[in-house]
Amino acid sequence: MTKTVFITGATSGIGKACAEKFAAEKYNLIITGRRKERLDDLQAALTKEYAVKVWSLCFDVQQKADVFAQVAALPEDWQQVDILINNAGLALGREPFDEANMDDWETMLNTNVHGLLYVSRAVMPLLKRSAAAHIINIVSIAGKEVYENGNVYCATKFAVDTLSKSMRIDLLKHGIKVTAVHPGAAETEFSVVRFKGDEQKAAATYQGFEPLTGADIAASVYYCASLPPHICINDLVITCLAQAGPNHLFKK
Ligand code: NDP
Ligand code: 8X3
Repeated sequence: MTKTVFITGATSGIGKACAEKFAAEKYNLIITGRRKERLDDLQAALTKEYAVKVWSLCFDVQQKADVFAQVAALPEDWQQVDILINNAGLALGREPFDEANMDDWETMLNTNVHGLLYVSRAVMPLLKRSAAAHIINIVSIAGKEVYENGNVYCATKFAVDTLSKSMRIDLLKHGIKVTAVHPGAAETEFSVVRFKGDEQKAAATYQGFEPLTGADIAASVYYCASLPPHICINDLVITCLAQAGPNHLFKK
């Protein structure tokens, strides 16, 4: 039977690349994000190119009631999910702790932590219908090591690293795999969002080295998802050749 993957934050970057990879591997997809037009375009493109079924849900992961309502309202034949990729997330700002914008802190905590919790709980009954369910959390090297001015973004990713471990323990009895994927610098819209539309600052982040791409991460996510049923990759840290952690980046 064709498997279904549910991907949050599929309108851009790593999530979009995962949607493309899993569609190419003939999965049916539930894609989500806030930008409806992008969801519609991606749904049309993937359906046409790969002849898979694609359903889209437009919601903000921070909105608990909406997340639960939209997942509960999925049509009957979309009510089994085999893989959940918790990818939606963001960094906002890169200022020291004593200068950072506190609204940005709240948005990061509400999106990266609360949003991931809401989606995971809302999708849980659908995952339990699968004989081989798998949750893949897109975390970060920022969840392994703190860097200067990374304060609350790092804290959200440390939280998701910890949650990945506790989900794996608590879901053992249900046979649900949990994998945490920790990318290093990947050139997506991440830095444009972090620097609030400042394209020059965002581009400078990736100058002097060859960063990862969304497709690089998607290939690794698919690798984790395609292993035999008795194997679970717990933790996968991926950087480009020029990086050995958030504090060690060799730029030419
Ligand atoms: P992008 O900015 O390219 O994509 C982020 C995605 O998250 C978009 O699809 C966006 O969709 C979605 N999203 C953001 N906020 C919300 C929200 N409140 N509700 C629903 N969807 C939301 O960045 P990346 O692809 O790089 O980031 C994906 C994940 O990877 C994030 O969790 C990020 O922290 C993590 N990561 C990124 C790294 C990098 O260097 N790029 C490295 C390590 C981890 P929309 O705006 O349509 O809602
Ligand atoms: C994104 C990578 O190093 O900018 O999580 O925090 S980093």
